Amino acid sequence: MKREELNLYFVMGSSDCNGRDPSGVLQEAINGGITLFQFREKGHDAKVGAEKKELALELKKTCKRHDIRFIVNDDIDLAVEIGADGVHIGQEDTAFPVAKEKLISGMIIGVSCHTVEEAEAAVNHGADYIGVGPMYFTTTKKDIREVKGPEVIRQIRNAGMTIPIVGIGGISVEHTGEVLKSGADGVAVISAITKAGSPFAAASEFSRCIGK
Ligand code: TZP
Ligand code: MG
Repeated sequence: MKREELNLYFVMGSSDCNGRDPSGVLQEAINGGITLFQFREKGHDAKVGAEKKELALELKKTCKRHDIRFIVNDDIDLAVEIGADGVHIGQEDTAFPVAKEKLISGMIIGVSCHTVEEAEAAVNHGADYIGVGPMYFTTTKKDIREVKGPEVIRQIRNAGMTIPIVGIGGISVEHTGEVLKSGADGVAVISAITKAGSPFAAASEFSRCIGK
C-alpha cells in the first residue's frame, strides 16, 4: 500500500456514532478528506451476524464510491466474505499466519503494535502497515495498553523499520503534528471525528493539519 493512504485513517463502528447513522458519519468523514476506513464494530450494542454484515456492505459501498479502501477489524471471515480490501488484527486476535492463510492474495493486513518487539514481529510476518498506540489516553477502547505516546514510534523508526505506521489512541487535531513528527505516516482516529458536532468539519481540520 502507499503510505499516504494512512494519512487520515478513520476507524468506526455503529456504537461510536452516538446514535447517528454510521453511513452519514462515514460520508461526512469522506467529504472531509479521510484516506482510509476501518469498520470496527465493537462495544455495547455492537451488531453481529446478518446485521453486522449488512452494515459492513453499506459502508463498503460508500467507500468504494469514493475510492477509499475498506478494512475490517478482526473479523477475517467477514472481510473475505464481503470482499473487503483488508483486515486489521490486534495482538490478541487471530495469529498473523492464520489470518494470511484465510485472506485472498493482495488483501491488506494491518497489525496493532505497542512495542518495538511487536513491530519487528509484524514486519517479519509481512504486515502491510502497523497501528501503534495508544498514543494518548482514550476511553473509546476499554482494554488499552499503557499510554507511551509518540515515543514508541520514534523507537520503531530508530530501530530502522520503514513499514508504514499510523498512530492511534486519543488523537485530536492538536496532537497530530507531534504524532507525525515522531515518524508516523498518519493518524487513526475514532472519537475525534465520530463525536464531533460536525464529522465533516473535524475530518477537514485533520486533513488541513496533515497538509497532504
Ligand atoms: N486501539 C488503540 S486506542 C484505540 C484503538 C482502537 C481507540 C482509538 O479511539 P479514539 O477515540 O480515537 O481514541
Ligand atoms: Mg482487535
